[in-house]
Amino acid sequence: QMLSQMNISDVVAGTSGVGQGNKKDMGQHKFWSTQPVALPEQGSSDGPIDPTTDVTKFRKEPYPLPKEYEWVVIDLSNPQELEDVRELLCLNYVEDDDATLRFNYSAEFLAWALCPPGYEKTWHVGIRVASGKRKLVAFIGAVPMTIDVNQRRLRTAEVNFLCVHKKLRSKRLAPVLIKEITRRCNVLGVFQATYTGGNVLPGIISTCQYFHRPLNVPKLVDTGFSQPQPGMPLERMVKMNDIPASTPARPQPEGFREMEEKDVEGVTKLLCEYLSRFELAPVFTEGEVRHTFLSGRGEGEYIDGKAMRAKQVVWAYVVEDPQTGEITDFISFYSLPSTVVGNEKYPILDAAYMFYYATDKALPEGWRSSETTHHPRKLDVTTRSRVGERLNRLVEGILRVAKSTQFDVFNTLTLMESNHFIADQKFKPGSGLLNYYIFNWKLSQQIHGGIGSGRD
Ligand code: MYA
Repeated sequence: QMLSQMNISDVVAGTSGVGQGNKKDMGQHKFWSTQPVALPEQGSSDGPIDPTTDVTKFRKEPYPLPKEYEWVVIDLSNPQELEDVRELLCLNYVEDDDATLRFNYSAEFLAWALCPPGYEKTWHVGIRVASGKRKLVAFIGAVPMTIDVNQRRLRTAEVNFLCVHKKLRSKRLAPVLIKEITRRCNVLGVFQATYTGGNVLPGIISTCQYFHRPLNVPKLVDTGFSQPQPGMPLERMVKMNDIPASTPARPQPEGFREMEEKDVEGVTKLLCEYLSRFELAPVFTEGEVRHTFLSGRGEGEYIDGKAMRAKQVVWAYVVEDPQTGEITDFISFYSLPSTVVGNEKYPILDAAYMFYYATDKALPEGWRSSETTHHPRKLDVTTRSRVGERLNRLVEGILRVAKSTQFDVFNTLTLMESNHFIADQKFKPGSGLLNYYIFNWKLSQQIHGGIGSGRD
């Protein structure tokens, strides 16, 4: 969600001077102070802020727009409309603080992210200029997502890709887009939403920090993504950031291989079970696992990694137990390049983002069968260290994949027990934070980490 830069000399979490940006009081938020969002409130119980569920109570007509603009539903199966969204985002979407990096989503990425099983076409909302070439000047998208939060299951809309053309900023178009997507969710009986963002808005339920694992040090330095430590020669930095080969002392997990269609059932079971130990996590169906981890994959052979990678969105690997054939581990990442604004030598930074992972290899015998899922559980110290060891081997494996497919950097967040591997795998703290929000849901306590966050 958020771009973040790192300083290679910072090796300890929390030393990079991360801040929360300009924090305003709720009263100063002309729009957000009218919306059902609230800080977690100790002692209260979890539940909706606005309990209305009678769909006839919600407005049936779209909100009015200034007369030069009109609402459109974007048909993402139409290549030209998909391209309009891609171009709007490529030129106007999220930038880092000094506007040198800007997310550069591929058309394949957008179609993959916005069209999961059961998606609602009417939740792909655009604003076009009403005349002439009918240029697309704003967008907001949402997809259905079921989440478990503090043992409550919610059908939500996951809202993303809110974007207003640079020339139309500060004209209060964003609140209209948000109200319109809310209306379109409400009329279909969806009353809660999840979203994330780098900026601080009312109702944060959790904040995670970005960490970065350098893969292509010279390029990261050249593009200004990494600041080298004064006096440290480049070759030394390159050496320090080598990805260790699989050795007898650090073996790749036996049976580590790319995920295939036949693994869908095993991965769904493993992932749901793993995620159930966290306070906030999505719930995946087999159809969603198939879409999320297999459909964003490029076709054909790897020629030199690079050629293929241009079109591939997601990489997913499993560990199959050679004895039982069971899927015991899973790890994935997605590709999200950024434009390096004004850099002719390196116009694109190829970033891999850690996605979902899961392991049960480290769990004691009987743990899986004896407990019901969707009930957060605390792991004992010995199990935790076994989980940590296992996650480290998995992350090493996936870093080798990302390096061999020529990504420049591998990003991760402080969630899903990533504390086990962040330091060991040489991730460095970035300047970016990612805030998590749930719309129209009051929590009795702060969530520790974001989606799929650690309880312990
Ligand atoms: S996060 C990514 C957001 N996109 C970008 O950062 C791209 C670059 N920036 C832009 O395109 C514009 O600056 C945007 C604002 C569009 C962000 N989320 O129109 P304005 C509030 C929510 O004059 P502009 C993502 O996609 C701001 O505090 N609100 O401003 C998740 C102020 O309100 P208040 C935001 O700069 C999106 C008002 O907008 C954000 O021209 C989740 C100013 O409006 C933001 N990121 O446009 C959306 N930024 O006065 C919420 C600013 O009160 C979904 N604002 O402070 C909620 C759930 C809806 C569904 C519910 C279903 C039940």
